[in-house]
Amino acid sequence: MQKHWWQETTVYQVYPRSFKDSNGDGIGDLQGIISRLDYLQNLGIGAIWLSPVYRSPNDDNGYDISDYQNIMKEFGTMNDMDELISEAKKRNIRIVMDLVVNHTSDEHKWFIESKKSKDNPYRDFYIWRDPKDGGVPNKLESSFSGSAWQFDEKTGQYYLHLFSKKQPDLNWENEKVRQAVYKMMNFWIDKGIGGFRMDVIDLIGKQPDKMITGNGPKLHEYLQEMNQATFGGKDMLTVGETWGATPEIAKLYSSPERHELSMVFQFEHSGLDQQPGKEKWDLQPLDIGKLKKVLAKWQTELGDEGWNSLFWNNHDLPRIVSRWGNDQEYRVPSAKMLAILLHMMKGTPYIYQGEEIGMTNKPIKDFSEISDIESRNMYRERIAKGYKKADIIKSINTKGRDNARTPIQWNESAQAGFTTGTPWLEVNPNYKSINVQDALNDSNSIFYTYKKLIQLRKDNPIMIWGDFKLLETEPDIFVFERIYQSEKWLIVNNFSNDIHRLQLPDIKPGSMIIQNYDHAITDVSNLELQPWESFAVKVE
Ligand code: TEU
Ligand code: CA
Repeated sequence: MQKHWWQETTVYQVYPRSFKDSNGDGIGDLQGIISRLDYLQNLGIGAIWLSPVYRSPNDDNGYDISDYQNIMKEFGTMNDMDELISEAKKRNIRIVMDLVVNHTSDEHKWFIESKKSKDNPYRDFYIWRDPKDGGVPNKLESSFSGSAWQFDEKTGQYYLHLFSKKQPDLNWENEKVRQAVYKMMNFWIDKGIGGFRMDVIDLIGKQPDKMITGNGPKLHEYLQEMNQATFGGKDMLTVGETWGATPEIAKLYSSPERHELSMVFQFEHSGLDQQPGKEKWDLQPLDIGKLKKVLAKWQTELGDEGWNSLFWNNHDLPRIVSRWGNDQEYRVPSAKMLAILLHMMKGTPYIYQGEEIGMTNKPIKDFSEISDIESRNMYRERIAKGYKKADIIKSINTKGRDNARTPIQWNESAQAGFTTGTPWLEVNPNYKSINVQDALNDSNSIFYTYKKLIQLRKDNPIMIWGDFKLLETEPDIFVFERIYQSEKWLIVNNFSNDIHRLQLPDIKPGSMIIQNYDHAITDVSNLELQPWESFAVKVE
Protein backbone atom coordinates (compact mmCIF):
# COMPACT_ATOMS: atom_id res chain seq x y z
CA MET A 1 0.00 0.00 0.00
CA GLN A 2 1.32 3.42 -0.94
CA LYS A 3 2.00 5.66 2.05
CA HIS A 4 0.36 9.06 2.39
CA TRP A 5 0.99 12.11 4.58
CA TRP A 6 -2.52 11.90 5.97
CA GLN A 7 -1.79 8.50 7.48
CA GLU A 8 1.14 9.88 9.43
CA THR A 9 -0.35 13.10 10.74
CA THR A 10 -2.66 14.22 13.54
CA VAL A 11 -5.65 16.40 12.63
CA TYR A 12 -7.17 19.12 14.81
CA GLN A 13 -10.76 20.24 14.30
CA VAL A 14 -11.49 23.95 14.60
CA TYR A 15 -15.08 25.08 15.10
CA PRO A 16 -14.41 28.69 14.10
CA ARG A 17 -17.34 30.30 15.88
CA SER A 18 -15.98 29.18 19.23
CA PHE A 19 -12.24 29.15 18.70
CA LYS A 20 -10.96 32.71 19.09
CA ASP A 21 -12.61 36.08 18.56
CA SER A 22 -10.23 38.76 17.25
CA ASN A 23 -12.50 41.83 17.12
CA GLY A 24 -14.72 41.70 20.19
CA ASP A 25 -18.03 40.88 18.50
CA GLY A 26 -18.29 37.66 20.51
CA ILE A 27 -17.86 35.40 17.48
CA GLY A 28 -14.71 33.48 16.70
CA ASP A 29 -13.17 34.36 13.34
CA LEU A 30 -10.38 33.66 10.85
CA GLN A 31 -7.98 36.23 12.31
CA GLY A 32 -8.59 34.57 15.66
CA ILE A 33 -7.49 31.23 14.22
CA ILE A 34 -4.43 32.81 12.60
CA SER A 35 -3.47 34.28 15.98
CA ARG A 36 -3.44 30.81 17.49
CA LEU A 37 -1.52 28.93 14.78
CA ASP A 38 1.65 29.04 16.88
CA TYR A 39 -0.25 27.27 19.66
CA LEU A 40 -1.36 24.55 17.24
CA GLN A 41 2.15 24.24 15.84
CA ASN A 42 3.41 23.80 19.39
CA LEU A 43 0.87 21.01 19.88
CA GLY A 44 2.32 19.43 16.76
CA ILE A 45 -0.68 18.83 14.50
CA GLY A 46 -0.29 18.56 10.71
CA ALA A 47 -3.76 19.53 9.53
CA ILE A 48 -6.78 21.54 10.61
CA TRP A 49 -10.26 20.35 9.76
CA LEU A 50 -12.02 23.68 9.55
CA SER A 51 -15.76 23.52 10.18
CA PRO A 52 -17.64 25.64 7.59
CA VAL A 53 -16.51 29.23 7.12
CA TYR A 54 -18.62 29.94 4.04
CA ARG A 55 -21.36 32.56 3.70
CA SER A 56 -24.33 31.35 5.72
CA PRO A 57 -27.47 32.59 7.50
CA ASN A 58 -26.42 30.32 10.39
CA ASP A 59 -29.56 28.33 10.90
CA ASP A 60 -27.20 25.41 11.64
CA ASN A 61 -24.00 27.35 12.40
CA GLY A 62 -22.56 27.35 8.91
CA TYR A 63 -23.75 23.91 7.81
CA ASP A 64 -26.38 25.83 5.82
CA ILE A 65 -24.34 27.47 3.09
CA SER A 66 -25.64 30.32 0.95
CA ASP A 67 -22.41 30.89 -0.99
CA TYR A 68 -19.62 28.32 -1.21
CA GLN A 69 -17.13 30.78 -2.66
CA ASN A 70 -17.46 33.54 -0.11
CA ILE A 71 -16.58 33.77 3.56
CA MET A 72 -19.13 34.23 6.32
CA LYS A 73 -19.20 37.94 7.13
CA GLU A 74 -18.67 37.40 10.88
CA PHE A 75 -15.60 35.25 10.17
CA GLY A 76 -13.79 37.68 7.88
CA THR A 77 -12.95 37.91 4.20
CA MET A 78 -11.47 35.78 1.43
CA ASN A 79 -8.19 37.62 2.07
CA ASP A 80 -8.25 36.38 5.65
CA MET A 81 -8.89 32.88 4.34
CA ASP A 82 -5.95 33.06 1.94
CA GLU A 83 -3.83 34.33 4.80
CA LEU A 84 -4.93 31.44 7.00
CA ILE A 85 -3.98 28.92 4.31
CA SER A 86 -0.55 30.45 3.77
CA GLU A 87 0.23 31.11 7.45
CA ALA A 88 -0.75 27.53 8.25
CA LYS A 89 1.44 26.25 5.42
CA LYS A 90 4.44 28.11 6.89
CA ARG A 91 3.92 25.99 10.00
CA ASN A 92 3.48 22.75 8.04
CA ILE A 93 -0.24 22.70 8.76
CA ARG A 94 -2.69 21.93 5.97
CA ILE A 95 -6.25 23.24 5.92
CA VAL A 96 -8.96 20.64 5.33
CA MET A 97 -12.20 22.34 4.34
CA ASP A 98 -15.65 21.17 5.37
CA LEU A 99 -17.58 20.22 2.25
CA VAL A 100 -21.32 20.45 2.85
CA VAL A 101 -22.95 19.40 -0.40
CA ASN A 102 -25.83 17.17 0.61
CA HIS A 103 -27.77 20.40 1.00
CA THR A 104 -27.40 24.15 0.74
CA SER A 105 -29.07 26.99 2.61
CA ASP A 106 -32.52 27.99 1.38
CA GLU A 107 -30.84 31.38 0.86
CA HIS A 108 -28.40 29.96 -1.71
CA LYS A 109 -29.00 31.49 -5.14
CA TRP A 110 -29.69 28.03 -6.60
CA PHE A 111 -32.60 27.52 -4.20
CA ILE A 112 -33.89 31.05 -4.57
CA GLU A 113 -34.13 30.33 -8.31
CA SER A 114 -35.42 26.81 -7.80
CA LYS A 115 -38.47 27.86 -5.85
CA LYS A 116 -39.46 30.57 -8.32
CA SER A 117 -41.36 28.25 -10.65
CA LYS A 118 -41.66 24.65 -11.73
CA ASP A 119 -39.89 25.39 -15.00
CA ASN A 120 -37.03 27.43 -13.60
CA PRO A 121 -33.67 26.08 -14.86
CA TYR A 122 -32.65 25.46 -11.23
CA ARG A 123 -35.88 23.64 -10.28
CA ASP A 124 -34.16 20.23 -10.53
CA PHE A 125 -31.20 21.31 -8.42
CA TYR A 126 -33.39 20.31 -5.46
CA ILE A 127 -35.87 17.56 -4.73
CA TRP A 128 -39.45 18.65 -5.32
CA ARG A 129 -42.50 16.38 -5.11
CA ASP A 130 -46.25 16.73 -5.43
CA PRO A 131 -48.42 16.36 -2.34
CA LYS A 132 -49.82 12.91 -1.69
CA ASP A 133 -53.44 12.63 -0.51
CA GLY A 134 -53.29 16.31 0.33
CA GLY A 135 -50.25 15.91 2.59
CA VAL A 136 -46.54 15.11 2.62
CA PRO A 137 -45.17 12.87 -0.17
CA ASN A 138 -44.01 10.23 2.33
CA LYS A 139 -42.92 9.62 5.90
CA LEU A 140 -39.25 10.64 5.60
CA GLU A 141 -38.14 12.48 8.71
CA SER A 142 -35.67 15.27 9.30
CA SER A 143 -32.68 14.63 11.61
CA PHE A 144 -33.78 17.81 13.33
CA SER A 145 -37.31 16.54 14.13
CA GLY A 146 -40.55 16.48 12.14
CA SER A 147 -41.19 15.71 8.48
CA ALA A 148 -38.38 16.01 5.95
CA TRP A 149 -40.81 17.64 3.52
CA GLN A 150 -41.65 21.34 3.49
CA PHE A 151 -44.59 22.67 1.51
CA ASP A 152 -44.06 25.65 -0.75
CA GLU A 153 -47.27 27.63 -1.32
CA LYS A 154 -46.12 29.31 -4.48
CA THR A 155 -45.61 26.21 -6.62
CA GLY A 156 -47.78 23.81 -4.63
CA GLN A 157 -45.01 21.26 -4.14
CA TYR A 158 -42.90 19.99 -1.27
CA TYR A 159 -39.10 20.11 -1.13
CA LEU A 160 -36.95 17.63 0.74
CA HIS A 161 -34.78 18.66 3.71
CA LEU A 162 -33.15 15.87 5.71
CA PHE A 163 -31.96 18.55 8.17
CA SER A 164 -33.62 21.89 8.93
CA LYS A 165 -36.14 23.39 6.54
CA LYS A 166 -33.53 26.02 5.81
CA GLN A 167 -31.27 23.22 4.47
CA PRO A 168 -32.94 21.95 1.27
CA ASP A 169 -31.31 18.76 -0.13
CA LEU A 170 -29.50 19.02 -3.43
CA ASN A 171 -30.56 16.64 -6.17
CA TRP A 172 -27.41 14.66 -6.94
CA GLU A 173 -29.13 12.82 -9.76
CA ASN A 174 -28.93 16.08 -11.68
CA GLU A 175 -25.63 16.11 -13.56
CA LYS A 176 -25.59 19.92 -13.44
CA VAL A 177 -25.59 19.84 -9.64
CA ARG A 178 -22.64 17.48 -9.60
CA GLN A 179 -20.65 19.56 -12.08
CA ALA A 180 -21.37 22.76 -10.13
CA VAL A 181 -20.13 21.10 -6.94
CA TYR A 182 -16.95 19.83 -8.61
CA LYS A 183 -16.23 23.27 -10.01
CA MET A 184 -16.59 24.78 -6.55
CA MET A 185 -14.29 22.11 -5.09
CA ASN A 186 -11.64 22.94 -7.68
CA PHE A 187 -11.87 26.60 -6.73
CA TRP A 188 -10.78 25.58 -3.22
CA ILE A 189 -8.22 23.05 -4.38
CA ASP A 190 -6.59 25.78 -6.46
CA LYS A 191 -6.16 27.79 -3.28
CA GLY A 192 -3.85 25.11 -1.95
CA ILE A 193 -6.00 23.44 0.67
CA GLY A 194 -5.10 20.02 2.09
CA GLY A 195 -8.39 18.24 1.55
CA PHE A 196 -12.05 17.94 2.44
CA ARG A 197 -14.14 16.61 5.30
CA MET A 198 -17.38 15.63 3.61
CA ASP A 199 -20.53 16.34 5.57
CA VAL A 200 -23.12 13.50 5.58
CA ILE A 201 -21.66 12.29 2.32
CA ASP A 202 -23.44 8.93 2.65
CA LEU A 203 -26.73 10.71 1.92
CA ILE A 204 -25.97 12.01 -1.57
CA GLY A 205 -27.14 8.81 -3.28
CA LYS A 206 -30.58 9.03 -1.69
CA GLN A 207 -33.73 7.71 -3.37
CA PRO A 208 -36.42 9.60 -1.47
CA ASP A 209 -39.31 7.92 -3.26
CA LYS A 210 -38.05 4.54 -2.08
CA MET A 211 -37.41 5.90 1.42
CA ILE A 212 -33.66 5.35 0.95
CA THR A 213 -31.47 8.07 2.44
CA GLY A 214 -28.05 6.63 3.42
CA ASN A 215 -25.93 4.37 1.17
CA GLY A 216 -28.07 4.80 -1.94
CA PRO A 217 -27.30 2.81 -5.09
CA LYS A 218 -25.36 5.56 -6.91
CA LEU A 219 -23.37 6.87 -3.94
CA HIS A 220 -20.06 5.31 -4.91
CA GLU A 221 -20.48 6.11 -8.57
CA TYR A 222 -20.82 9.79 -7.62
CA LEU A 223 -17.78 9.67 -5.35
CA GLN A 224 -15.65 8.09 -8.05
CA GLU A 225 -16.81 10.74 -10.47
CA MET A 226 -16.04 13.44 -7.89
CA ASN A 227 -12.60 11.98 -7.23
CA GLN A 228 -11.74 12.08 -10.94
CA ALA A 229 -13.12 15.56 -11.46
CA THR A 230 -11.43 17.13 -8.45
CA PHE A 231 -8.92 15.80 -5.90
CA GLY A 232 -7.95 12.50 -7.58
CA GLY A 233 -4.16 12.05 -7.82
CA LYS A 234 -3.48 15.13 -5.68
CA ASP A 235 -2.77 13.27 -2.40
CA MET A 236 -5.30 15.21 -0.39
CA LEU A 237 -6.96 14.11 2.83
CA THR A 238 -10.58 13.28 2.17
CA VAL A 239 -12.72 12.01 5.02
CA GLY A 240 -16.39 11.22 4.67
CA GLU A 241 -18.84 11.59 7.51
CA THR A 242 -20.76 8.31 7.31
CA TRP A 243 -23.11 7.63 10.23
CA GLY A 244 -24.27 4.22 9.09
CA ALA A 245 -20.96 2.73 7.94
CA THR A 246 -19.94 -0.83 8.78
CA PRO A 247 -16.37 -1.97 8.05
CA GLU A 248 -17.64 -3.51 4.79
CA ILE A 249 -19.14 -0.19 3.73
CA ALA A 250 -16.04 1.72 4.87
CA LYS A 251 -13.90 -0.38 2.54
CA LEU A 252 -16.04 0.72 -0.39
CA TYR A 253 -15.11 4.31 0.37
CA SER A 254 -11.48 3.87 1.28
CA SER A 255 -10.02 0.93 -0.66
CA PRO A 256 -7.22 2.66 -2.58
CA GLU A 257 -7.99 0.92 -5.87
CA ARG A 258 -11.56 2.26 -5.84
CA HIS A 259 -10.37 5.90 -5.98
CA GLU A 260 -12.93 7.41 -3.65
CA LEU A 261 -11.88 8.79 -0.24
CA SER A 262 -8.92 8.51 2.14
CA MET A 263 -11.07 7.38 5.05
CA VAL A 264 -14.43 7.81 6.74
CA PHE A 265 -15.67 8.78 10.17
CA GLN A 266 -17.63 5.80 11.43
CA PHE A 267 -19.98 6.19 14.38
CA GLU A 268 -20.63 2.65 15.54
CA HIS A 269 -18.98 3.24 18.92
CA SER A 270 -20.83 6.52 19.29
CA GLY A 271 -24.19 4.74 19.41
CA LEU A 272 -23.26 2.51 22.34
CA ASP A 273 -24.69 4.77 25.02
CA GLN A 274 -28.12 5.08 23.48
CA GLN A 275 -30.96 2.57 23.68
CA PRO A 276 -30.92 0.29 20.62
CA GLY A 277 -33.27 1.39 17.87
CA LYS A 278 -34.04 4.68 19.63
CA GLU A 279 -32.67 8.20 19.41
CA LYS A 280 -29.42 9.50 20.83
CA TRP A 281 -31.45 11.26 23.52
CA ASP A 282 -32.62 7.92 24.90
CA LEU A 283 -29.74 7.30 27.23
CA GLN A 284 -28.17 4.15 28.51
CA PRO A 285 -24.82 3.61 30.23
CA LEU A 286 -21.83 2.74 28.07
CA ASP A 287 -20.96 -0.96 28.00
CA ILE A 288 -17.16 -0.91 27.87
CA GLY A 289 -17.03 -4.54 26.81
CA LYS A 290 -18.99 -3.59 23.71
CA LEU A 291 -16.85 -0.53 23.11
CA LYS A 292 -13.75 -2.71 23.03
CA LYS A 293 -15.39 -5.14 20.65
CA VAL A 294 -16.51 -2.43 18.25
CA LEU A 295 -13.20 -0.57 18.21
CA ALA A 296 -11.21 -3.80 17.88
CA LYS A 297 -13.42 -4.87 14.99
CA TRP A 298 -12.72 -1.63 13.12
CA GLN A 299 -9.02 -1.90 13.92
CA THR A 300 -8.67 -5.36 12.42
CA GLU A 301 -11.30 -5.53 9.69
CA LEU A 302 -10.21 -2.65 7.48
CA GLY A 303 -6.85 -4.33 6.92
CA ASP A 304 -5.08 -2.90 3.90
CA GLU A 305 -8.30 -2.03 2.14
CA GLY A 306 -8.87 1.09 4.06
CA TRP A 307 -7.77 3.40 6.79
CA ASN A 308 -9.34 4.30 10.13
CA SER A 309 -10.06 7.73 11.47
CA LEU A 310 -9.77 7.87 15.25
CA PHE A 311 -11.93 10.32 17.18
CA TRP A 312 -13.84 10.63 20.42
CA ASN A 313 -15.65 13.87 19.82
CA ASN A 314 -16.49 16.61 17.37
CA HIS A 315 -18.85 19.58 17.19
CA ASP A 316 -21.88 17.24 17.15
CA LEU A 317 -20.87 15.08 20.10
CA PRO A 318 -20.54 15.76 23.81
CA ARG A 319 -17.11 16.28 25.39
CA ILE A 320 -15.47 12.88 25.79
CA VAL A 321 -14.11 13.43 29.30
CA SER A 322 -17.67 14.18 30.45
CA ARG A 323 -19.19 11.42 28.36
CA TRP A 324 -16.97 8.38 28.93
CA GLY A 325 -14.33 9.68 31.31
CA ASN A 326 -14.84 11.30 34.70
CA ASP A 327 -15.00 15.09 34.51
CA GLN A 328 -14.87 15.54 38.30
CA GLU A 329 -12.38 13.78 40.58
CA TYR A 330 -10.50 11.99 37.80
CA ARG A 331 -10.72 14.57 35.03
CA VAL A 332 -6.99 14.71 34.40
CA PRO A 333 -6.15 10.98 34.51
CA SER A 334 -9.29 10.00 32.59
CA ALA A 335 -8.71 12.60 29.86
CA LYS A 336 -5.13 11.37 29.52
CA MET A 337 -6.26 7.75 29.43
CA LEU A 338 -8.73 8.51 26.64
CA ALA A 339 -5.99 10.31 24.73
CA ILE A 340 -3.45 7.51 25.07
CA LEU A 341 -5.99 4.84 24.18
CA LEU A 342 -7.15 6.66 21.06
CA HIS A 343 -3.77 7.75 19.74
CA MET A 344 -2.25 4.33 20.28
CA MET A 345 -4.74 2.71 17.90
CA LYS A 346 -4.14 2.37 14.17
CA GLY A 347 -5.47 5.23 12.04
CA THR A 348 -5.39 9.01 11.79
CA PRO A 349 -6.28 10.68 15.10
CA TYR A 350 -8.53 13.74 15.22
CA ILE A 351 -8.51 16.12 18.18
CA TYR A 352 -11.54 18.35 18.66
CA GLN A 353 -10.67 21.85 19.86
CA GLY A 354 -10.46 22.01 23.65
CA GLU A 355 -10.10 18.24 24.00
CA GLU A 356 -6.36 18.76 24.44
CA ILE A 357 -6.96 20.66 27.69
CA GLY A 358 -9.76 18.40 28.91
CA MET A 359 -12.66 20.80 28.41
CA THR A 360 -15.95 19.49 29.79
CA ASN A 361 -19.65 19.59 28.96
CA LYS A 362 -21.52 22.68 30.11
CA PRO A 363 -24.80 21.83 31.84
CA ILE A 364 -27.90 23.96 31.32
CA LYS A 365 -31.11 24.21 33.31
CA ASP A 366 -33.60 25.68 30.89
CA PHE A 367 -34.71 25.87 27.25
CA SER A 368 -33.66 29.52 27.08
CA GLU A 369 -30.01 28.43 27.35
CA ILE A 370 -30.11 26.17 24.28
CA SER A 371 -28.59 27.52 21.09
CA ASP A 372 -28.44 24.45 18.84
CA ILE A 373 -31.29 23.83 16.41
CA GLU A 374 -31.21 20.07 16.93
CA SER A 375 -31.74 20.38 20.70
CA ARG A 376 -34.30 23.17 20.38
CA ASN A 377 -36.43 21.19 17.94
CA MET A 378 -36.13 17.99 19.96
CA TYR A 379 -37.10 19.85 23.15
CA ARG A 380 -40.28 21.22 21.56
CA GLU A 381 -41.14 17.88 19.99
CA ARG A 382 -40.71 15.94 23.22
CA ILE A 383 -42.61 18.49 25.32
CA ALA A 384 -45.48 18.12 22.84
CA LYS A 385 -45.28 14.34 23.22
CA GLY A 386 -45.57 14.63 27.00
CA TYR A 387 -41.97 13.98 28.10
CA LYS A 388 -40.88 15.52 31.41
CA LYS A 389 -38.84 18.70 31.15
CA ALA A 390 -36.23 17.34 33.58
CA ASP A 391 -35.67 14.26 31.41
CA ILE A 392 -35.29 16.31 28.25
CA ILE A 393 -32.79 18.64 29.91
CA LYS A 394 -30.88 15.61 31.15
CA SER A 395 -30.65 14.24 27.61
CA ILE A 396 -29.44 17.60 26.34
CA ASN A 397 -26.85 17.89 29.11
CA THR A 398 -25.61 14.43 28.23
CA LYS A 399 -25.75 14.48 24.43
CA GLY A 400 -26.58 17.99 23.20
CA ARG A 401 -24.30 19.62 20.64
CA ASP A 402 -23.87 22.90 22.55
CA ASN A 403 -21.74 20.99 25.07
CA ALA A 404 -18.81 20.90 22.69
CA ARG A 405 -19.46 24.31 21.19
CA THR A 406 -18.77 26.57 24.16
CA PRO A 407 -15.86 28.96 23.54
CA ILE A 408 -12.30 27.75 23.95
CA GLN A 409 -10.97 28.60 27.38
CA TRP A 410 -7.72 30.39 26.66
CA ASN A 411 -6.94 31.86 30.07
CA GLU A 412 -8.56 32.92 33.33
CA SER A 413 -9.41 36.47 32.32
CA ALA A 414 -13.00 37.56 31.59
CA GLN A 415 -14.82 35.29 29.09
CA ALA A 416 -11.86 32.93 29.29
CA GLY A 417 -9.89 35.21 26.99
CA PHE A 418 -12.06 34.10 24.06
CA THR A 419 -13.49 37.56 23.43
CA THR A 420 -13.41 41.07 24.83
CA GLY A 421 -17.14 41.29 24.13
CA THR A 422 -20.09 39.02 24.89
CA PRO A 423 -19.62 35.50 23.52
CA TRP A 424 -22.30 34.11 21.18
CA LEU A 425 -22.60 31.08 23.49
CA GLU A 426 -21.81 31.27 27.19
CA VAL A 427 -18.36 30.26 28.33
CA ASN A 428 -18.20 27.21 30.60
CA PRO A 429 -17.94 28.65 34.14
CA ASN A 430 -15.06 26.28 34.94
CA TYR A 431 -12.64 28.30 32.79
CA LYS A 432 -10.69 29.58 35.79
CA SER A 433 -9.43 26.07 36.48
CA ILE A 434 -9.49 24.66 32.93
CA ASN A 435 -7.74 26.82 30.36
CA VAL A 436 -4.92 26.80 27.83
CA GLN A 437 -2.63 29.11 29.74
CA ASP A 438 -2.66 26.94 32.87
CA ALA A 439 -2.22 23.84 30.73
CA LEU A 440 0.86 25.30 29.05
CA ASN A 441 2.35 26.24 32.42
CA ASP A 442 1.92 22.78 33.92
CA SER A 443 4.25 20.13 32.52
CA ASN A 444 1.87 17.47 33.88
CA SER A 445 -1.18 18.79 32.06
CA ILE A 446 -3.42 16.95 29.60
CA PHE A 447 -2.01 19.22 26.89
CA TYR A 448 1.46 17.70 27.24
CA THR A 449 0.07 14.19 27.02
CA TYR A 450 -1.46 15.10 23.65
CA LYS A 451 1.71 16.86 22.55
CA LYS A 452 3.78 13.83 23.46
CA LEU A 453 1.42 11.44 21.66
CA ILE A 454 1.65 13.54 18.50
CA GLN A 455 5.45 13.58 18.71
CA LEU A 456 5.59 9.82 19.37
CA ARG A 457 3.62 9.26 16.18
CA LYS A 458 6.23 11.25 14.24
CA ASP A 459 9.09 9.24 15.74
CA ASN A 460 7.67 5.71 15.75
CA PRO A 461 6.42 4.00 12.58
CA ILE A 462 4.86 1.30 14.78
CA MET A 463 2.23 3.82 15.90
CA ILE A 464 1.18 4.37 12.31
CA TRP A 465 1.69 1.01 10.65
CA GLY A 466 1.73 -1.53 13.48
CA ASP A 467 -0.93 -4.24 13.60
CA PHE A 468 -3.48 -4.08 16.40
CA LYS A 469 -4.24 -6.99 18.70
CA LEU A 470 -6.80 -6.89 21.50
CA LEU A 471 -5.93 -8.91 24.60
CA GLU A 472 -8.69 -10.71 26.48
CA THR A 473 -9.21 -9.10 29.89
CA GLU A 474 -12.11 -8.23 32.16
CA PRO A 475 -14.52 -5.70 30.63
CA ASP A 476 -13.36 -2.46 32.31
CA ILE A 477 -9.77 -2.87 31.21
CA PHE A 478 -8.83 -2.17 27.61
CA VAL A 479 -5.52 -3.80 26.73
CA PHE A 480 -3.97 -4.17 23.32
CA GLU A 481 -0.70 -4.60 21.51
CA ARG A 482 0.76 -2.98 18.44
CA ILE A 483 3.16 -5.08 16.42
CA TYR A 484 5.47 -3.88 13.68
CA GLN A 485 8.44 -5.75 12.26
CA SER A 486 10.40 -6.91 15.32
CA GLU A 487 8.84 -4.35 17.64
CA LYS A 488 5.92 -4.78 20.02
CA TRP A 489 4.15 -2.27 22.29
CA LEU A 490 1.72 -3.05 25.08
CA ILE A 491 -1.03 -0.51 25.85
CA VAL A 492 -3.01 -0.87 29.08
CA ASN A 493 -6.03 1.25 30.01
CA ASN A 494 -8.24 1.14 33.08
CA PHE A 495 -11.58 2.46 31.87
CA SER A 496 -13.05 2.99 35.35
CA ASN A 497 -13.02 4.79 38.71
CA ASP A 498 -11.96 1.59 40.46
CA ILE A 499 -8.69 -0.14 41.13
CA HIS A 500 -8.38 -3.23 38.94
CA ARG A 501 -6.01 -6.17 38.98
CA LEU A 502 -4.44 -7.28 35.74
CA GLN A 503 -2.25 -10.32 35.19
CA LEU A 504 -0.16 -10.65 32.06
CA PRO A 505 2.37 -13.30 33.14
CA ASP A 506 3.79 -13.92 29.66
CA ILE A 507 4.69 -10.33 28.86
CA LYS A 508 8.00 -8.77 29.84
CA PRO A 509 7.77 -4.97 29.85
CA GLY A 510 10.69 -2.86 28.67
CA SER A 511 11.01 0.91 28.57
CA MET A 512 8.03 3.17 29.25
CA ILE A 513 6.65 5.11 26.28
CA ILE A 514 3.92 7.19 27.91
CA GLN A 515 1.80 6.97 31.06
CA ASN A 516 -0.63 8.99 33.16
CA TYR A 517 0.63 7.96 36.63
CA ASP A 518 4.30 8.22 37.39
CA HIS A 519 5.17 4.90 39.05
CA ALA A 520 7.56 2.51 37.31
CA ILE A 521 6.13 -0.52 35.52
CA THR A 522 8.73 -3.28 35.74
CA ASP A 523 6.45 -6.30 35.92
CA VAL A 524 2.98 -6.90 34.49
CA SER A 525 2.38 -10.34 35.95
CA ASN A 526 0.24 -8.89 38.75
CA LEU A 527 -0.65 -5.24 38.28
CA GLU A 528 -2.82 -3.07 40.47
CA LEU A 529 -4.19 -0.49 38.09
CA GLN A 530 -5.15 2.85 39.56
CA PRO A 531 -8.41 4.58 38.52
CA TRP A 532 -8.15 5.49 34.81
CA GLU A 533 -4.54 4.38 34.73
CA SER A 534 -3.07 4.16 31.27
CA PHE A 535 0.37 3.36 29.93
CA ALA A 536 2.14 2.23 26.81
CA VAL A 537 5.30 0.24 27.27
CA LYS A 538 7.72 -1.54 24.97
CA VAL A 539 7.66 -5.32 25.14
CA GLU A 540 11.03 -7.07 25.38
O1 TEU B 1 -23.94 16.01 10.91
C1 TEU B 1 -24.77 14.98 10.48
C2 TEU B 1 -25.66 14.47 11.44
O2 TEU B 1 -26.30 13.49 11.13
C3 TEU B 1 -25.76 15.14 12.77
O3 TEU B 1 -26.48 16.29 12.66
C4 TEU B 1 -26.41 14.25 13.69
O4 TEU B 1 -27.70 14.02 13.26
C5 TEU B 1 -26.47 14.76 15.09
O5 TEU B 1 -25.60 15.77 15.35
C6 TEU B 1 -26.13 13.69 16.04
O6 TEU B 1 -27.29 13.00 16.32
C7 TEU B 1 -23.45 16.90 9.98
C8 TEU B 1 -22.73 18.02 10.70
O7 TEU B 1 -21.62 17.51 11.36
C9 TEU B 1 -23.71 18.71 11.61
O8 TEU B 1 -23.11 19.69 12.38
C10 TEU B 1 -24.78 19.30 10.73
O9 TEU B 1 -25.78 19.85 11.54
C11 TEU B 1 -25.41 18.27 9.81
O10 TEU B 1 -24.46 17.44 9.17
C12 TEU B 1 -26.16 18.97 8.70
O11 TEU B 1 -25.25 19.59 7.84
CA1 CA C 1 -15.18 38.11 15.75
